[in-house]
Amino acid sequence: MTDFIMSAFVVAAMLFGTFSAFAQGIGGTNTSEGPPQHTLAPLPYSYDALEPFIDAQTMKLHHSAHHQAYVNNLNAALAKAGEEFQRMDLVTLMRNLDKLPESVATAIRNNGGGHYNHTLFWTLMGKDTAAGPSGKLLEAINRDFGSLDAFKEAFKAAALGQFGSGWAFLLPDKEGKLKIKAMPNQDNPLMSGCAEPILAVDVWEHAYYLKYQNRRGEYVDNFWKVVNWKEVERRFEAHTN
Ligand code: MN3
Repeated sequence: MTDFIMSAFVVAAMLFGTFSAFAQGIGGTNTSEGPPQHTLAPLPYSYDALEPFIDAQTMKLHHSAHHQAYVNNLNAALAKAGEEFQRMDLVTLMRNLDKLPESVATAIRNNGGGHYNHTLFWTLMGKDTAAGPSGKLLEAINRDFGSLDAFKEAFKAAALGQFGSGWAFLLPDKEGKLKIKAMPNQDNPLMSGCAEPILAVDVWEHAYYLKYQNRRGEYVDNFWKVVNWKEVERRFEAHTN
């Protein structure tokens, strides 16, 4: 009797296994045909590329732990928001936060903002970069701030003036004039209907605390040594074309 029951279990388990495999075969298409997921791109350089100005340990944690968490939390919140929002590219999503269901709006603002801001931030830095801006961008900086040094001072003041966690951004306004904007948390200019930023600095403590502790100003001074001005210029020229 016991053997019979055991055999029945074995057969039932085999049948269930076959059924499961079959069901997975059909259901498996969900993965490829389902709504797209946001993913974390690799850094465009090694974790130690920005040494000694931004240390490898900070870069590794910042990218592989902090940024990855924003991506994971964004996907989880979007799954609850619905397919309409899951199918939006990140820029469109940032511009449509007011349409989100209230239950997930804050999570998507914070984590979507975190994903956008960090994705941008990584491209704005690099190794062996130009010492400063040139061409049309330099002309615009001189026109709107008086000089490159005056711009750097104003940008640093905005970064230092952001109380607590946040970002300082440089972006063109509706007339094409360059403006500096400091924003809290993971907010960005897209959320208030402004243009995409062309330069950004992360002033959350996780961006600098291991090396600089409370010395945010020294971190911002050294940020200039790793700015990828060619990318800033490319972004600026994309606005003017
Ligand atoms: Mn950060």
